[in-house]
Amino acid sequence: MRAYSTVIFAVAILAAGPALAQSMGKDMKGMGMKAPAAKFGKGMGVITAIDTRTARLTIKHGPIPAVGWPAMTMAFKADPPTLLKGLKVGQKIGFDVKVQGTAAEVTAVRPQ
Ligand SMILES: [Cu+2]
Repeated sequence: MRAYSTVIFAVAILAAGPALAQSMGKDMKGMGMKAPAAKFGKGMGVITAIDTRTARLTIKHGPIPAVGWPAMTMAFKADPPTLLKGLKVGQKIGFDVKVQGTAAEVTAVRPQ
């Protein structure tokens, strides 16, 4: 009789396991959506477009391991927008980037 109830107990734990893991996974995802951690990195690249109206610049940049990026061409928001002052398409720059979720901002520009 005792052995039998031990088996039932073990089966109950096994059955509850996946549900428990699933609810923990949901909580983790919820946390990620609320406040994704910001990542910071430094990149090198060439400016391919500047839009002062929307405060955006497009950079063909090399890999930035600190934020997990391969080389690519992409648009960034300039924060502050005054970073764009004096920059030109075709210019080579070093830059600081802040990545939060899917948003990427250039926070500093260093003409090379
Ligand atoms: Cu990129």
